[in-house]
Amino acid sequence: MPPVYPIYEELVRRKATGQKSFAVLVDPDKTAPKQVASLVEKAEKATVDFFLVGGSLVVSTHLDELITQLKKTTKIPVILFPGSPIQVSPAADALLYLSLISGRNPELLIGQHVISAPAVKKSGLEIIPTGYMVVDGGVATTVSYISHANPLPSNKNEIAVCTAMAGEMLGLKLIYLDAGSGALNPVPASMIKAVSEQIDVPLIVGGGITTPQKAIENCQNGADLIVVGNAIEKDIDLMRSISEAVHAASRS
Ligand code: 1GP
Repeated sequence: MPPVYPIYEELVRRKATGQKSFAVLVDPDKTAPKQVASLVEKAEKATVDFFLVGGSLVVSTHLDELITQLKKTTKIPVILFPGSPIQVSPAADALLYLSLISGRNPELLIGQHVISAPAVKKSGLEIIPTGYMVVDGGVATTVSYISHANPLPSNKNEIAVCTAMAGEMLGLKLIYLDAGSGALNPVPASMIKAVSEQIDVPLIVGGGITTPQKAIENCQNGADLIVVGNAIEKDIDLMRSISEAVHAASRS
């Protein structure tokens, strides 16, 4: 049977119509399965479009349970955002199959993919090949430490553009510009604009976004999907205000 890509096709459809999307990053280390009900209630009220689940380093062991609980509780799609192949759960809807194209660590470009390929294929998940680009966020983030790869300098738009273009031409279906969770400085708007102007695939932007204004600015500069984790963990009310901001930035 040929693979089906419902979530990816939805992202492409939204991009084509100028509709912006908002995803809440759920860190399994900070969210227990018993907290899912209250999280979902708030996310549904806030019309969150997707849950991303994962992290560069996950030390808890309830990933499967957390995702199963999310799937039981809501129709909001659950997308895996794995820091390593052990964070693959067949209970989710889709998997961002990340290749760290901003770095030069062969393990994260292709090595771990080779090792986990049979298990990933068997999972039955919708696999979305994603060019993952970590941009310097002004502070050492977990992703920059764990990945053994230099982040892309935040003032080098041309490197970001060329990297994203190469990723797209290699067949990657999404580009994810990430300043890293808890970044001091989010990805600069000028970099988002420069990258978005040169690629046709949907563009995800995350890392260090803490205000609705920043989310709007990112959308206006070409981001298609905004991801927020940390700021919402600190202030749950931001879920609603950032979601509203992102949706308001959609082309009417
Ligand atoms: C990190 O893009 C995500 O990979 C979200 O970052 O936790 O800083 O919102 P924050």
